Amino acid sequence: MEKLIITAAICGAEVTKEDNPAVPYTVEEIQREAKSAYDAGASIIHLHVREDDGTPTQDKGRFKDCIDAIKEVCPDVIIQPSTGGAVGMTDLERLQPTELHPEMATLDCGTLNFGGDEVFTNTENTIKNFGKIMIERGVKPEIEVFDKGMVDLAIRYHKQGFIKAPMHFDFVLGVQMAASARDVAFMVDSIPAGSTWTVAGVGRHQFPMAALAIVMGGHSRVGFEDNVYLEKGVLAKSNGELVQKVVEMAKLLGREIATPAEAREILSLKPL
Ligand code: KMH
Ligand code: ZN
Repeated sequence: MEKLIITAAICGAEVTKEDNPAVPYTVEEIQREAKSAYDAGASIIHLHVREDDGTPTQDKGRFKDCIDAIKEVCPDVIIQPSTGGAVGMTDLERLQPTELHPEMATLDCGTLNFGGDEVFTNTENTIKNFGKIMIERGVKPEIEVFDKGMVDLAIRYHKQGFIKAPMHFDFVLGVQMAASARDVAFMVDSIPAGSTWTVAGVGRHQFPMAALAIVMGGHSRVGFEDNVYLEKGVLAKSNGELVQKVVEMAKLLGREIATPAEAREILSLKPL
């Protein structure tokens, strides 16, 4: 089995310091959390950024400051900015970090309910446009799929030239779709041969989904964006603690952890 790529989603747009005081807002805090995850074994940092007061932003300058700060302390880590941003942002706002030509960025492949009255909108034209721009800017998409219909749409858009193969999927489970072994198996069975996949279990699903990814040959995303607890009732002190737990699980189950260079090879990214 190939080595395990761990992605750390260190910040997100929705989680706050009220949920966990270690959630990073400032450039320095984002740098600290990225380093804790990298030191523990993460090879990809999935990045959202905030203003100092915690307000989510897709500002290109803020992304640049955070990426530069992360690169200072984790020089070879793969940085994957979000183009999802926060609910309600415009497409132009959301696309800003791709102007920095990161190695990867997320491409959300459908619209979904996002709690309460919130709807995370990704129209067909948005998805096609984001896909086209990512190809032009040399950015590999991590295809965020919250249900199986989004996988089918990504395959359709691949055939139409909006997404290049080999495709890399992130199954975000426990939001719209449930998070069980059957759900993961169904998603894995639905993606084209030669694709890679990771799974992000939201909330209490984070570590059970990581366990499944470890044994099924997928990859794992953990971090404060999806879950702030190390175990029931115990807040994680850092993203590094969440990554460390997956590293320990992988060790117990006999799966080695990918370095950033190995992750680049697995994901068909250019070497540094
Ligand atoms: N914050 C969500 C509205 C992504 O990063 O691409 C979107 C999100 C997905 O987090
Ligand atoms: Zn995100």
